[in-house]
Amino acid sequence: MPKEPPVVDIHTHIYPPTYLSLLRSRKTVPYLLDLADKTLPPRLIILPSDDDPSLPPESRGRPIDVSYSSIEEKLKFMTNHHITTSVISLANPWLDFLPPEEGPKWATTINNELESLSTCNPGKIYAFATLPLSAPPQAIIQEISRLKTLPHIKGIILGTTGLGSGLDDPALNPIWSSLQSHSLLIFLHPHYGLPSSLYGPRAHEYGHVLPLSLGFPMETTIAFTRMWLSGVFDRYPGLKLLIAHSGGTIPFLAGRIDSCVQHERHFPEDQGTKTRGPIRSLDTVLKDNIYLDAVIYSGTGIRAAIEKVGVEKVLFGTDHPFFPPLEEGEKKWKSVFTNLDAVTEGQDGEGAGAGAGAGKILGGNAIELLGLEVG
Ligand code: 5CU
Repeated sequence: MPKEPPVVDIHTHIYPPTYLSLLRSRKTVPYLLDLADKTLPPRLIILPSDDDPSLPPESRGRPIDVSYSSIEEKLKFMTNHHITTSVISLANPWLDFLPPEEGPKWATTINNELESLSTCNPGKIYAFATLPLSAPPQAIIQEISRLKTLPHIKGIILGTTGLGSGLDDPALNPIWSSLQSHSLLIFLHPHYGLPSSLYGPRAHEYGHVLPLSLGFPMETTIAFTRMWLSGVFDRYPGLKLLIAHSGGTIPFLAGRIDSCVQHERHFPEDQGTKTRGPIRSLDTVLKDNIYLDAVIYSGTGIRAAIEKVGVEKVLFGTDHPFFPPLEEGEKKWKSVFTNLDAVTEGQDGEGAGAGAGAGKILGGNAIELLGLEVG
């Protein structure tokens, strides 16, 4: 029988047990809320909207079971969904909330833990590391350099706030420089969403729908656009950025963003080049520097991603353990199959050549980009 082509999941999270113990020790967001009824799973309170004291504790945030923290559960999930290899990352909100002096030791602990999970599961698990972003830049750079001694770490996951002022902050320059010189892929991932006032007074009736479906993608779109506008990709043309959720709304809005730059009277012109705004155009940066995951749940989204960055730069992901089935005991996750179908629909179409791009998106692109040995 012909061997199935490898499937690589590049968007898949874990809260290692040590991180959960950190959350359990806290009383403000983010924290883990143990319920009085010990037969019920603890609640994960990570979004500001999760921490609603008007709700009973068992309705706040979301229940978290072992799938959030256990590598054995991750491996079972991979087997059930024919995933050959996963590139795991710490889930949001990472280490953003720690006091500056605590960040480095937690980053070292978590990153060593991720490396050890990978070493114990050769060919199955690789990882994106986390950075101690609340610490002084020198400590962050030290951790980036240390990551090169951990062979299974293939990049870093990064939220949208950077050092606290967003990703257009000039104070990030030495960090971008270090990531570029160490050839570490940056996985840009949302957490903070949009101000909850935008969701209106009835937001609580809609659970997590508005923050996750609209807040997350807009947050990522704004963060990346600020990076581009501030010239990060002019100064660091070798940076490689993988943007979560197929780039938020970037593929759809790229034309409008570009047009607004062209029409902005007050936009500073670069002295030497007479370029309006960033020297490298948005389309060039999208083609040269940007990778998009395929976590968008529709063929339309996949087609837009491919059109903007190219079929070699779209990579399959699941967002596991988020979006589990609602029925208890269901082994096959609808969220995974929706994304698999979207890749097939968005890439294959019908007729000659159908299927070639799907194989790249499902695994080939990640293997080549990250130099993975899978199996
Ligand atoms: O469902 C969610 O809240 C999330 C989350 O927090 N992080 C993520 O990566 N996906 C979904």
